[in-house]
Amino acid sequence: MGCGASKAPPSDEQPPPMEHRPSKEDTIEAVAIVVFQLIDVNEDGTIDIGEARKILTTIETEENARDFISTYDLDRSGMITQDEWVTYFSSMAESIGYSDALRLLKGLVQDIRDKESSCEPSTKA
Ligand SMILES: [Ca+2]
Repeated sequence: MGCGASKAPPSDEQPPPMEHRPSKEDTIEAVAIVVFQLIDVNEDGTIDIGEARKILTTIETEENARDFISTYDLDRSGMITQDEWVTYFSSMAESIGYSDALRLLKGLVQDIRDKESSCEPSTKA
């Protein structure tokens, strides 16, 4: 129960079958969307405080989560929309450069908890 919509974990040995993995050729927008969808576990198009706390290992407290949300929450709605997320990273890419923005996104991927492993039987050898 609750595992039906599980996504492939961001693991190197098991590339996600459905999702496009970030690569050099991708636009920052495309990579940002992939990462957004990894964090938006209930797929309602927004990242909220609960999801940030649940998904990102670096976020341990409610306060951390609020800080995280407010970084990207351009309209102060209390949650991050995909639009805000993409806008943030594309302006980030313009100001600090594509590879630094990409590194930020990849850092987030590293921080995403491997939740699915507790949901599915391990298929790792
Ligand atoms: Ca959500």
